[in-house]
Amino acid sequence: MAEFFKNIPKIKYEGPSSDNPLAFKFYDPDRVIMGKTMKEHFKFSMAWWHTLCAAGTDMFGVGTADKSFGAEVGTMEHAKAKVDAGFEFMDKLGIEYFCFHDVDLVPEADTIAETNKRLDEITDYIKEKMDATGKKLLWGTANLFSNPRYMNGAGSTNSADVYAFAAAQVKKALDLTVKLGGKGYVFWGGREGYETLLNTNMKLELDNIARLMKMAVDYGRSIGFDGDFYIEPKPKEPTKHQYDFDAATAIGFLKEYGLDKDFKLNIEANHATLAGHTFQHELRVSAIHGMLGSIDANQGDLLLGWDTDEFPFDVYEATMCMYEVLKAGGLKNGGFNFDAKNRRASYTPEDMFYGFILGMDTFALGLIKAAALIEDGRIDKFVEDRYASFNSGIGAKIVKGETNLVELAEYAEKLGAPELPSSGRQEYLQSIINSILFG
Ligand code: XUL
Ligand code: CO
Repeated sequence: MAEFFKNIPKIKYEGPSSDNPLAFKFYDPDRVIMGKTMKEHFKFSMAWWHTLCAAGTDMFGVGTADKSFGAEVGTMEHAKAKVDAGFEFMDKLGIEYFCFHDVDLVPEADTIAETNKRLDEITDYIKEKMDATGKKLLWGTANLFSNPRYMNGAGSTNSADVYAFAAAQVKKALDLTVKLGGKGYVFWGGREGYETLLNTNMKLELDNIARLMKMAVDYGRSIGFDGDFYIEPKPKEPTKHQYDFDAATAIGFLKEYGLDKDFKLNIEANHATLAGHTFQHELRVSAIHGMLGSIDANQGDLLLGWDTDEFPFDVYEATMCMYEVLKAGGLKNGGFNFDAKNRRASYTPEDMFYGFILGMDTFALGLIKAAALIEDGRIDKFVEDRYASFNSGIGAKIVKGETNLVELAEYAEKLGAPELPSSGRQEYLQSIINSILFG
C-alpha cells in the first residue's frame, strides 16, 4: 500500500531538551501521572474533517493544502485514500481514536439510499483497518449544517421534509457509530438557531430539536448503543443565535426535555471563548452537573473573535483544563478530539504532524502541571478555607437546609453587621500558578 507521509517517521518521545521537530517533548504515552498513563488520561483523537478533508479554504480564497492523497477528490477512490492516509497518520503519531461526520467519509450522492451504500462500503473498509490496528472510534456524528437544505438547521428547520432527511442521517450515523464500536454520538447544532425572530417560532424549533434528540436516544438504545450522547455547545457561527449557547444553556435544555440521563456535553475550547467564557468555566459548569463528557481540544484567537480552531499551545489554558478534568475524575467514554486545523499558510504534510505534536505536547504539559497543582495543594486548601464559615454554626445549618428566613433574620439582628468576608487573594493565587508552571 502507498505510503502517504514518506518522510515522516513514527513520532517518539524524546524529552524537553530535544530539538527534533518530529518528536514529542512532553507527551510520553507511558508516563504515569496520578495513577494513569498519559495515554489513558487523554484518548487523543483525530478529527476526520480537519485532518483529512480541510484544505485551508476560507471566505476569501481556495484551499492551499493538497488533501487529494493521490486520488481524484469527490470519488470513492479518494474516500479510500483518506482512510489509508488517516490510519497511517494516526499510526505515526500514536493516536488511537478518531471522530467523523458522515459526509467526511464519502462524497454525498444524489439520494440518501446511494449515500448510505457508499457509507456502508467505506465503513467496511474502516472496520477492517480498525481490526488490524486496534484504532477506535471516539464518536460519530451527522453533518446537519453544510448542505443547503440545512440553511435553517435540522431540528430547527421550518421544513418537515428536511427534518425527516436529518432524522435519516442521524439514524445512519448512529448505525455506523455502533458498527464501529463508538462510545459517543455528538450533536453540534451549528444551524440550530435563528437569524431573526420576525420569521421564527422559537418554541416549536426548541421542541423539535428535543424531539429529534429523543428519537436518536430511543433508536440508539434499540440498536445497542451504550455510550453517551453529547451536545457540543457553541453560541454563534454560523448562525447568529444558536440554541446551545453554552454549557449552562445546554444543561437547562437537556433537563427541561428529560434528556439529561442520556446526554453529556462535549466542550470545545474555542466555543467557550466565543460564548464569553473561559474553557475552564465551561468544563466546571459541566462537571458540577455530572455532565463533563468529552473535549474538543483546540484554541481560538481572542483578537479575531471567530472559531479559528487552532491547535492548542496555551499551556496555562491546558493546565486549567486538566485541573478540571482531574478533579472530575477523568473522562469516561470521552476523550480529547483535536477539532483543530493548521493555519492556511501551514499547508504541507509535515505541518499536519507539527500541529498534532504541538497539541499533544501542550496537553501533556497541562496534565503534568495540573497534577503538580493538585499535589501542591495550596489552591485547593485556600478554596476549602474560604468557605469554612459553612462548616459549622449557622453556615452548617444553611448548607443542610435546616434554617429559614426568620431564623437567619434573628441571627443577623444579633450580629448587628457582619465582618467583611476574608480576602479573595487572587494575586497571591495567580503567583502560585506561575511558580508551578515556571518554577
Ligand atoms: C464546529 C465544530 C464541529 C463539531 C462536530 O464548530 O466544532 O466540528 O465538533 O460537528
Ligand atoms: Co467541535
